[in-house]
Amino acid sequence: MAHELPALPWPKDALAPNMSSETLDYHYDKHHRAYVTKLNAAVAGSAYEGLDLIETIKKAHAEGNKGVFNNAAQHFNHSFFWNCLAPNAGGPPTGAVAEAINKAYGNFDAFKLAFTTEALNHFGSGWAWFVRDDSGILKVVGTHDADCPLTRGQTPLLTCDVWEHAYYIDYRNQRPAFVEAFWKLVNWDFVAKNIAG
Ligand code: MN3
Repeated sequence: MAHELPALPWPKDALAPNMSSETLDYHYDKHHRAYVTKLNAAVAGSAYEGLDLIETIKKAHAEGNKGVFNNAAQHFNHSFFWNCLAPNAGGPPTGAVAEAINKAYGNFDAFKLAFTTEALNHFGSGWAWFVRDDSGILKVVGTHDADCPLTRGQTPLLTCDVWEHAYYIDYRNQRPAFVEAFWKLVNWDFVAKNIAG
């Protein structure tokens, strides 16, 4: 079964003005779609054909198959990222997410600062993540280019795409303004599911 571009979890204009429909025309309809198209082309007729996305990422990482890995991981990362965003969301979390963050970072502001610092200081293209590592510790990490926490035995809980293609239409080169807007869109219900899962 071929890999498929998932539908966005909300209408394309639902995140404006923090993330415009024009940004999604490019970031989702062109960039994310291209990763899926290239992934399907790369796996066709190979030992990767028929594997699910996570199996594909792990196998390609283990085998150093960059052509498959980069497109598979970017497909996963973007699908995950869209679910991290929602209209009428953001602000500080409540309930189990707040408890988990307070346990790991003391309070939400300290967590937000750690995640924002990772996003802003990340050199070049990549992703800021909140993850649970293989010993159960919750922490902020960064990955470069297409890399994703699944290759490190980490469970992703939240991510922010800091490739310039995520923000140049709405914020030109101003990554700090984009990350500030990201905090107004964070879908804590999705984070809660990932923490519970
Ligand atoms: Mn992107």
